[in-house]
Amino acid sequence: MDGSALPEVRSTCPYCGVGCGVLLRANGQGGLDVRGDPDHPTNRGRLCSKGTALGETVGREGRLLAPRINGVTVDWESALDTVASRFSQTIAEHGPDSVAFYVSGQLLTEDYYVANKLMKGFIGSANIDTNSRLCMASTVAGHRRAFGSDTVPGTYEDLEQADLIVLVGSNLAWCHPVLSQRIQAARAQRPEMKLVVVDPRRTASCDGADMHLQLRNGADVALFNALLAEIDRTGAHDPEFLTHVEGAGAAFAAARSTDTSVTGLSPEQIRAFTDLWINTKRVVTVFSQGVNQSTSGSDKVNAILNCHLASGRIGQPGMGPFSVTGQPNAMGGREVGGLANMLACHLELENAVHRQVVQDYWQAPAMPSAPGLKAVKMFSAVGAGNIKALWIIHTNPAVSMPDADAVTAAIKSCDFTVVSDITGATDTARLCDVQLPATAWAEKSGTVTNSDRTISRQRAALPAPGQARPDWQILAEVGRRMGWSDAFTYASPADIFDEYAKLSDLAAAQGRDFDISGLSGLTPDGYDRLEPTRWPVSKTRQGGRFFADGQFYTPSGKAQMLALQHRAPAAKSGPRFPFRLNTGRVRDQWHSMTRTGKSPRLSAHLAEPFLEIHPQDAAKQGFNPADLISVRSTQGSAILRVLITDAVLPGEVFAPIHWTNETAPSARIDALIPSFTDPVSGQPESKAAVVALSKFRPGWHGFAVSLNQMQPATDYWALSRTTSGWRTELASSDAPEDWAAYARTLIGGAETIEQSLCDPARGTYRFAFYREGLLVGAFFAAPDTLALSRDHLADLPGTDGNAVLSGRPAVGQPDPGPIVCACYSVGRNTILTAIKDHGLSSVDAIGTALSAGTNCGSCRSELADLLPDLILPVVAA
Ligand SMILES: Nc1nc2c(c(=O)[nH]1)N[C@H]1C(S)=C(S)[C@@H](COP(=O)(O)OP(=O)(O)OC[C@H]3O[C@@H](n4cnc5c(=O)[nH]c(N)nc54)[C@H](O)[C@@H]3O)O[C@H]1N2
Ligand SMILES: Nc1nc2c(c(=O)[nH]1)N[C@H]1C(S)=C(S)[C@@H](COP(=O)(O)OP(=O)(O)OC[C@H]3O[C@@H](n4cnc5c(=O)[nH]c(N)nc54)[C@H](O)[C@@H]3O)O[C@H]1N2
Ligand code: SF4
Ligand SMILES: [Mo]
Repeated sequence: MDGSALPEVRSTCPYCGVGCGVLLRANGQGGLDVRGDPDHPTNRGRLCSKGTALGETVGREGRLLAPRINGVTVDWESALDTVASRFSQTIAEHGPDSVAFYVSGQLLTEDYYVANKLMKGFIGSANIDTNSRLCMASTVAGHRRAFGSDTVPGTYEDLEQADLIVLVGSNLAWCHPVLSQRIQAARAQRPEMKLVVVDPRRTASCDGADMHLQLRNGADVALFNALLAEIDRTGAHDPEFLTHVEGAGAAFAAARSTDTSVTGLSPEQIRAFTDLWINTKRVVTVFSQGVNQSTSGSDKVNAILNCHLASGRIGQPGMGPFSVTGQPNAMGGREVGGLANMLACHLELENAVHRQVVQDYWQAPAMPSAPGLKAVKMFSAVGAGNIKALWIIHTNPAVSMPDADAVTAAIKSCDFTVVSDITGATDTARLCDVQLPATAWAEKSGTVTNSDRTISRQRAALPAPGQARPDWQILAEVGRRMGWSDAFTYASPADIFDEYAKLSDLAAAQGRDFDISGLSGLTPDGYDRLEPTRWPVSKTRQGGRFFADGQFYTPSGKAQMLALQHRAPAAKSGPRFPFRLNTGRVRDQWHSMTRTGKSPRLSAHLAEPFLEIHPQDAAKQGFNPADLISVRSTQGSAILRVLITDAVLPGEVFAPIHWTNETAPSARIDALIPSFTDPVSGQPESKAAVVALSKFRPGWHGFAVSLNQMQPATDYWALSRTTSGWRTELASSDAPEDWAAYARTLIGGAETIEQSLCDPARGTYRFAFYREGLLVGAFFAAPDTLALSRDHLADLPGTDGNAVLSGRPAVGQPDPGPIVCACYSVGRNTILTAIKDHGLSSVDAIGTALSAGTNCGSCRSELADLLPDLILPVVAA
């Protein structure tokens, strides 16, 4: 089939909550050509690295293509009957609260709606919670406390219209890149627009920022209390708007009594920030996981909202608090009642009238009146044997939940577990009795809502592989088999969306904000053609902002300011665990990497997990660049490559969250995180464990490249995709008896011709394996970290592999590598070597040493990107 003949399909990127429009064209070989949709209001054609590489992630490789029970392939009938009967049986024997669903902010709204209806309306339990508990729950709680509803007041345009943007606990440049690009473009036009970053770590988002407040982990309430006190002291509050607000007096008093020294910032730094904020009317405060994922997460959110309410800076162009959502449908999940304490359309489970509205509408037999178990408690209940049947959909809790080893054990011990996923190989799927194959984003159809309340369509561009089915259909089939045919007979996602839109009309009649009644009654064709639409969409309202009119959704109709006090993170550091472990994301990987990990391009950015530590701490601990470090906490342990950088504060370390048993088993970060939660939101404190560090001293270090997927079994390994196949870092205490045999097995080199360069006296071993004149793979081992041109080696399998055993390009002189700084012609290898040899740890230090980045400056962010490459023991030897 000639791909170019196929029409382009308009859809939405399945990664972050920015919600960019994409145009997809099947290339006729199972792949997709992807470009940004120039007509989507969110991105106007822009895409980030992850969106651009979507086409590399849709292959069949690794997909789950048929249902399986206990590892045996079965047909859908048997699988669905088994799931329905085991759930029904468990409910009959132990009651509805003995079962649970754990779902995801990556589900489409229609999937989410059906899951929620099945559990809350028909099974009659509220034990459905979602990974959004790990993500947005504190924001939801904060919004509801202040506004009476989970309403995001502003729109993306505010980010362009603001005169000051404050990023709090948000690495927007890496995690919401297209929004970051929109801000950069606005700043290029209006250079007076200021950017402040509040983050204990220097991130890519700090490039070009006017101010970086490197506060102590967890100290955000103290900082925003300082701002609130200053708003009060300087008379910067808005007396007119405060007539729509309750609790201001107590909030000001609490703010005045806050000890700001806990922030670790100087009074001058705090003053500079509060002056700038107070003197700029158009301020947008963007916040994300540095705020939410904390035992004081809800308070952090309300501390920010307090400042916007007190100054009346809300709901007007260029002003307001702005929670950026993580997952593509984190917002849709909140709207559809995905959390254990919510109902669809922002109706509340604990409100008897709301419950009745939903029960009548669904003609549901039983509705729970109390909230269900939130994620952390849900998995404790699974571990304790109180939840006896568990269905996990579109999320990988064995990787992403705090105390991940305990969660793994809990899933293993549960009587009956079901997983719906696109692959059966995840750390979670491997534990489950039943594996159900779901269609992936490019194969399914529905809607998602992004951070600014814009509902966009996802549309299928590829056929479902094997027997994979959409998540909503699998859920509805189980609902019907459990005896509720009428309630779960849907012809299409359009059918579900229509039911949902009609319910929102009833919710609006209850005075709720979420109203998409204007989208009810769409024909299938109308649903198909639905343009990106910002809610509310009703007869009286269309899109726009909330709260400029001072009307809130609380019982009194007034917003609530809260009196807040700083609380330190729950885990206490001390002599046993002296370091605070911050965690987060890298630019080119998505969570547990089941999709982005397939892309060679994305995998080349940071091919190995790492631990950032301040140079002073590294010196004290005796760590050298590229050492492997053992990390221990009360809950578990890890081994990570050290990256020495002053991007983190002394006493704090940072590690990315993406690696799993599939890619680097010793780097499962959530195995280290205790499950302390915010008392209001139930959101875990994922960024503030305490840990101890020591050097991991393996007997040997290794590196290998291969055409084949390698399966290392060493103490430490990290596997990554390359254009030609795979690369892996290795380290182990035990040396193999026969190095050649070990290397051959690892790279899958049966029946190959071997070349070697070994010096057993020095403990160095190098092997290359050829078949029909082409390199299949190569293996390098030495007692110390290996100095190799890894990126060069990664490209060699499949070629003649000339001079592969030298470990570097076969040129006489050191290769400067691709030019990064065009003004002074400084190449990537030169920069990386200087970083390594001179211990450079900042963009400025590179500039002093090599002049790179000191003229036009446009390569500065690329230079910053090279700094993390220190984690790889990369040098031109
Ligand atoms: N590339 C990429 N993008 C993604 C994702 C991904 O996996 N990869 N995931 C998506 C999802 S689901 C989400 S939720 C978002 C998350 O987006 P972000 O929240 O921007 O991402 P994180 O890296 O988790 O954390 C942000 C920052 O919080 C800081 N931080 C830690 N503790 C504190 C603190 O106490 N106070 C303050 N002020 N800051 C602190 C960290 O240093 C970190 O830089 O990203 C979305 N986008
Ligand atoms: N320490 C620490 N832990 C964290 C965080 C942190 O910052 N620090 N961040 C937290 C946050 S904000 C989040 S959002 C979570 C994310 O954590 P998870 O949700 O656990 O991570 P994902 O890898 O996105 O898992 C999605 C799963 O769905 C599968 N999948 C993909 N497409 C489909 C589909 O169409 N249907 C179905 N049924 N399955 C599909 C994927 O293969 C994958 O297994 O991690 C949380 N954990
Ligand atoms: S910014 Fe987010 S939604 Fe847009 S292309 Fe990148 S990952 Fe996709
Ligand atoms: Mo998230």
